Amino acid sequence: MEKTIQNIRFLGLDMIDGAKSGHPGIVLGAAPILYSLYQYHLTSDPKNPDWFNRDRFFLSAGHGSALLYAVLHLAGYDLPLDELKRFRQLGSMTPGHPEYGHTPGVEATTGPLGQGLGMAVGNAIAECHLRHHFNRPGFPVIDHYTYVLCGDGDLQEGVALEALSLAGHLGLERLIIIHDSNDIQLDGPTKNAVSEDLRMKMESMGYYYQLVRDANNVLEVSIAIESAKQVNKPAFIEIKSIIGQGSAKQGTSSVHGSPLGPDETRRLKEEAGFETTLYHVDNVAVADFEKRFGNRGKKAFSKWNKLLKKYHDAYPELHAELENIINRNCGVDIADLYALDPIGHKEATRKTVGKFLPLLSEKIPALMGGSADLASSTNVKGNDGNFSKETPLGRNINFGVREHAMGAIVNGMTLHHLKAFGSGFFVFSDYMKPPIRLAAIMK
Ligand SMILES: Cc1ncc(C[n+]2csc(CCOP(=O)(O)OP(=O)(O)O)c2C)c(N)n1
Ligand SMILES: [Mg+2]
Repeated sequence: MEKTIQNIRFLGLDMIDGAKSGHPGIVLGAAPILYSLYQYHLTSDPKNPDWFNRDRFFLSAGHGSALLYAVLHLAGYDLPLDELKRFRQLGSMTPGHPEYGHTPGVEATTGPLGQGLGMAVGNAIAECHLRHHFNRPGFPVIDHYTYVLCGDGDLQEGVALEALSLAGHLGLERLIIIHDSNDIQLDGPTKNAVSEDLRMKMESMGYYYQLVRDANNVLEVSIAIESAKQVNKPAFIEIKSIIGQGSAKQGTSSVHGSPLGPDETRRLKEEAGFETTLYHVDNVAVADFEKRFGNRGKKAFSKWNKLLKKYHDAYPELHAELENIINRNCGVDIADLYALDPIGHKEATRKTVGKFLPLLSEKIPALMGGSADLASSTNVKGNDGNFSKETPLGRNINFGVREHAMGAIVNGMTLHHLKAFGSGFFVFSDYMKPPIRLAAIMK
């Protein structure tokens, strides 16, 4: 285990030194957290990264890309070592911040802080709705978890507060937020900018809050994740870590975003008794990941496929519906709908939308969304009543006046193959610009 964590850290440092840019602080501080998550909990098959019922992991602290790429490589994803050597180079599979559709195992494009949290909430909403819609006794075809790693900066963003507040209100279970709490951000200690009581804040929003005092205690991190999985509300795990742990500038903002340089990296490797060759991948680390993460994912994937075959026989119609969602096939030819209402009339568009949306919703089970407290004006409402903890089959989301999170949540639902929508007045779309930009660049 120790060797594997070292390997994650040193691959990350080598990548950052090679690119002469990147963020070593989170690599050194949070490596054991990701180790614990991937090895003991995250269930996903690296050989089938698009498996629909995989657990999702969102790296909201997108500046930790080198950490994620190192883990993905060691965990057996199709991310060759040569691509790690091309970190931050044009055209490589390892851009400076993770990009969806570009690197296997990357679930969303992140980097603008806070967006990953919002998308994870959308993802968990989609999972919850689909779980209740599709599962039948003995057929848990949808039952995965949504994990997020966020930093101090993520939590300072307005979009995070909006999204976390809504997720708490909805009582979303199977959403597990892991906070790399190192009390340091880019410009200095977090205490220069924030002084709220995080436990009280999270608990008041409806979260199951836990504190882990040392990120290096992999077992304790794992136990916290395990108990987070058991509760029927969203979970928040604050994990104390030391930014840039082991480096000369550990515990300071200087190590947040400046490469250590080859000399210091070499020194750290020597101190740890680790092979000093650049980009060294230890067989022990590969075997370690294979034994736990790899095997667990492979077995779960094959078990799920068998389950799906039986589901096909027991519930052919639901199965066909699920297949449509998996294949992002909306199951409707939009051209057929034109016949219902010829183009060219003078009706206000919101009136037309209000007429069409229910019709479309009947035909497209994946259509789900709502408004930022403006449904009464825009006529944009999801079918089947409100989505809530008690009524998870409802397809109308009351986003509240939270436009920014609405954009991020719609992105997260879309990443889970729903045809998600949100509405408000056009002028307020300014509040949604960052998620709209991300939606545009996610392939
Ligand atoms: C919206 C947004 N604003 C600013 C940044 C630039 N930025 C990247 S990381 C960071 C500091 C984040 O601090 P923290 O989350 O605590 O990360 P750590 O320093 O602990 O790695 C900042 C300001 C960003 N990526 N996104
Ligand atoms: Mg921090």
